[in-house]
Amino acid sequence: MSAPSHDPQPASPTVPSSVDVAVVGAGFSGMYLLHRLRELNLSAIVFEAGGDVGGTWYWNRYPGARVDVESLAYSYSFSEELEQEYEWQERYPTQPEILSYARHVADRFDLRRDIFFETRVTAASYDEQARTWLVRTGHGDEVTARFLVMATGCLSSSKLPEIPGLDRFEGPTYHTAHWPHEGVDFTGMRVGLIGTGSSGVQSIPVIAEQATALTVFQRTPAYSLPARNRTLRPDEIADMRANYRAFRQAQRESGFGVPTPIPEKSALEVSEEERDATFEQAWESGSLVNLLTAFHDLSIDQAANDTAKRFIHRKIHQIVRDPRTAADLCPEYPVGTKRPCLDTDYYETFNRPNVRLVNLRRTPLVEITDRGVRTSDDEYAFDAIVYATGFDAMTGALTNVDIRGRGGASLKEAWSAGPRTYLGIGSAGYPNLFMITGPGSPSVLSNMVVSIEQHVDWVIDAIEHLDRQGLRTIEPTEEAQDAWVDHVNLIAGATLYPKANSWYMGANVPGKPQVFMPYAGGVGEYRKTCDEVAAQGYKGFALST
Ligand code: NA7
Repeated sequence: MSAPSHDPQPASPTVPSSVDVAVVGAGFSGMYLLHRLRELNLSAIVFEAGGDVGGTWYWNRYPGARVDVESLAYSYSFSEELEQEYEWQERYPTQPEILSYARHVADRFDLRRDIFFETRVTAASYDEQARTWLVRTGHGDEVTARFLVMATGCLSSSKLPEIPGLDRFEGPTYHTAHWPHEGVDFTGMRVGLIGTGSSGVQSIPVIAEQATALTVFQRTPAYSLPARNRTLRPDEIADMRANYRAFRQAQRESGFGVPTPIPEKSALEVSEEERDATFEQAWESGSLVNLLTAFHDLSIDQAANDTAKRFIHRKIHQIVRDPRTAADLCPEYPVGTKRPCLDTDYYETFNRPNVRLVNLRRTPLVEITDRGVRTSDDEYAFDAIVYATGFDAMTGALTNVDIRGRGGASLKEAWSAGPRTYLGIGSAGYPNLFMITGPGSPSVLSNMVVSIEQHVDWVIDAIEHLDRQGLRTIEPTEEAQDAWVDHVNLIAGATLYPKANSWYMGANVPGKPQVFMPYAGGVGEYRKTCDEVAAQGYKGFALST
């Protein structure tokens, strides 16, 4: 595996021995949090494993990497000046464009001076006497903090396939989430790529254009929609700039953090012509949310969902010329129950003479060899291997840190049967520990920037409340947490989500408990609940002096 390279950074100042708030992660969450904490005049530092700000967009530099929420919506709302001055170029910006936005924000709000880069937090333990967290880094730094905020992201702990021989391959290997900063030129190479989630779907068409031959190893096909990406027109940027406030409000009240009309019709009550025309509109629009909300029952009714499935299957068969490859690319699980993808020429790429698909359902992966990849019926020789095999999602980045709460209880052990949180913000037994977009909140089922801002604002309000009231600690009660976990499960159980083996369920990591982790009740409803909790004096949290 190629080592991640880092951007040069000025020498870090010394880590202070004590601060009000220690933040882990300088992605979109950690950056905004730092900005807000400074406004409260609290001392705060951020630890970041990467060499610069940006989180996901710092690490995931694979070819074709883009966000699948539109740029004007996937941006901070906290500063009108920032909204008005930043020039987005594309409808769905590339990783470099988003990273440059994150860097711009860091510069504009002078954030870097309190961020310790290339510094991984390894452990954090709660001192019940002092009521502070002791945070340790891989460099041996120690800092005590009243509050610890895990702004570690939902998709930041990458994973490799669980097969033998990973270090035997003699050529270069790359994980999409640790892509070399200088890029990779696959010209003249035979490339094997494992994994067909968003990272695979986005990188496959780009790698196919360079490589002599590309072999794609697919365990589960993705549902993917053409992104219809394009350069933004000056008039739409001007329109958005004139209407940002109303748009932001609509985002906050929406289901996915992206405003869309609320569907009124069932997929089963309309004629086949009307249904197809509605799906066709969503397909043409290049918006995942338009597809997922085309009818009100797609996420809850199998028969309704089947109509979307059949529509997409038909599209795949229309695009992909080889019928067997087309059939292999057609998913069977309900649409939307694994993260759907947005692509540019994904299905078309399988018509190229230098691209072939290996269906691992028929011939499973056996091992990586010194020459390439062995499946149950063949060995494939490569010059390079790309792992687009995803993440230990939602909990991995939290449980990788040795977090110890009351009585030295390990968070990893406390969550051994699945994550237990109240609102996805805190966990009983871990006072003054906040998670940004933690499990049990809408997080990955939403436009992340909207959910990040909501959580950061809520956490800031909570800290301000404690300080105003002369209180020292806040911690979810076991009862409130149990009720929230039940509620999250109840909502998930009323949907089709649990029907797929997805990373939402922890199903991609062998041995991980299978629990639906994000909150499926929608961004707007969830926000109301969080606001009510705060308005009722942080109901469900124990506050103490
Ligand atoms: P994903 O969506 O988790 O995709 C990972 C892919 O790798 C997926 O197709 C997996 O198949 C496949 N995979 C993982 N482990 C293996 C093994 N052991 N053998 C074969 N195939 C394997 O990660 P991405 O990076 O693409 O996208 C993450 C998110 O980023 C995405 O959802 C968007 O929110 C943005 P599986 O489906 O588990 O059968």
